[in-house]
Amino acid sequence: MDIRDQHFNLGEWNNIIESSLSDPDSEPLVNIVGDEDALYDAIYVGGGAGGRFGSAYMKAMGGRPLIIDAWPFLGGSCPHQACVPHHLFSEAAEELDRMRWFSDELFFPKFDQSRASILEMVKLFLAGRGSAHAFMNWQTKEQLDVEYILNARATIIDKTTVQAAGRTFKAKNLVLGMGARPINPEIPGLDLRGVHDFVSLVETLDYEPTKCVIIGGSKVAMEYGSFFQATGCDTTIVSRSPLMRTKSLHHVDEDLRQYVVGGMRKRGMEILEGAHPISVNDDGSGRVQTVTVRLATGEEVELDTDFVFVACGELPNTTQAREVLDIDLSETGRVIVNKRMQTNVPGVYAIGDMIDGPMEMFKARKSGVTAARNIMGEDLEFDYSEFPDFLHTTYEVTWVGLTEAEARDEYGSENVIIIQMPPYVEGLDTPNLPLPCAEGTMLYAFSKPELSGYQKLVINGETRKVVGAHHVGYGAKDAFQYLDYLIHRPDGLTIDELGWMNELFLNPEHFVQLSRLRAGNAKLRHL
Ligand code: KPC
Repeated sequence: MDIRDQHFNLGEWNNIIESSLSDPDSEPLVNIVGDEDALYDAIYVGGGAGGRFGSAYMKAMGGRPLIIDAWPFLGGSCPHQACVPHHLFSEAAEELDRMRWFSDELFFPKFDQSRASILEMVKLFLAGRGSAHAFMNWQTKEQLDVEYILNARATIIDKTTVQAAGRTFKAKNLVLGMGARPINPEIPGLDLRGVHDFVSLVETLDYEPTKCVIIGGSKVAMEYGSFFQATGCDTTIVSRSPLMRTKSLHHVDEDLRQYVVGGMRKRGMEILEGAHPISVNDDGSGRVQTVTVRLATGEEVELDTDFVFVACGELPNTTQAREVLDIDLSETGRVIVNKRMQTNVPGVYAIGDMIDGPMEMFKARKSGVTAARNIMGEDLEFDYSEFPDFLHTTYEVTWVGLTEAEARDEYGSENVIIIQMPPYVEGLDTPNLPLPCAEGTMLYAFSKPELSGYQKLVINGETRKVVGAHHVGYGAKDAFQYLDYLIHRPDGLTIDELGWMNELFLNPEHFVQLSRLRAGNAKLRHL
């Protein structure tokens, strides 16, 4: 369908996308100028976050990009199956957690677990996800003026030629952003009914799980597991590594880790670390019934379950990159790129979930933009080896920079100053301390203080520079994206500068006031 001269509103886009998704024979959605000998500056193969932001930036710089995507919408897996449902479910987990702790107290009703349903939340997501899709298509066409072909699989012919929707397109460069899919480990029984990952959870879940075994200890395991548990689905995580000590996470402070993982256990989750899943077993009718696990002790146990959730990471979609373009891959199966997002093949770039590093939005979008700016002649490097990170349990957990242990290694133990809340003082009854009472934890601080979170700031006592910040609570992600910038800029950020900032109310990251309490010391002291 040629949509170049049609200007759909959001409702119309929603209908087009829904009907395209439900009909495998639906037509491609073609939004191109249509000049015969078009030579694009780049074809973005994949219109996820990286493709959309990269092409928008290229267009803004005066270039001519084309996006081709197999889905009938832009934005990729984020609004369809990944980040958006994850955030929806995590927000539900936070609300459910609060309702459970305060059941029949204050103004809270008695908690009715029968109304907390994984399936209902999936349905809520499915009923709403089209609106994000519609907006992405509308904005990219009407506001960003980027050409695209959707609902059409791209076939890469060579490094300047791509076919889609029965036509051939030429470009000076290719940018590969075909995304990734969940990894299925080699464990027998993963084909049984009742086994899901974050994709199939939203696409095919058709019953209410009551008992869950999660295979894997990734962020996804912790985040979805916390949500399942909060709905009342008893959840066990089976992880080879200790939680938050998996290779994909960096700079996880041990005190923060203990607060987070301890909090998951406090809420009833079973967490089996050092454990290996052996097999997923059926009930005789093709549905999952148990999981056999070898515990860290060597003992084998059978865990009863009606729901297995696989959370073992993701692998990029590299078939065409390998087979057609001969692109080099890393040991982990990701496309190897330099800091300009260039692959080993001149004129071919890779971005987003195709490349190493965190599977997070900032990397996806900025890698797409980095490719665009280099293609347009800038000499720009994007180094994502240091980045702030976060995950959700029933809390929002946020961290940036060095852990306390890393700082002690780097600067010498005697030069590291810690400011934390609750303070670590031998014998102090901190479970009764109504601090930290940052944003979102006031009710906890006044009723159940031990649930009110954890905060730690790590400082180089010699230079007075902040080298790490670690936060468990709510609402600190915004603060941390700025803290990340400030502590990593060449000037860094001193305790004195932090303590002189203008805090708003209690300030979610809470470090402003705490820094001010210590900044007057010529020789810094712990707090
Ligand atoms: C609704 C929303 O912002 C999440 S989906 C983002 C996809 S994109 O804007 O292409 O990064």
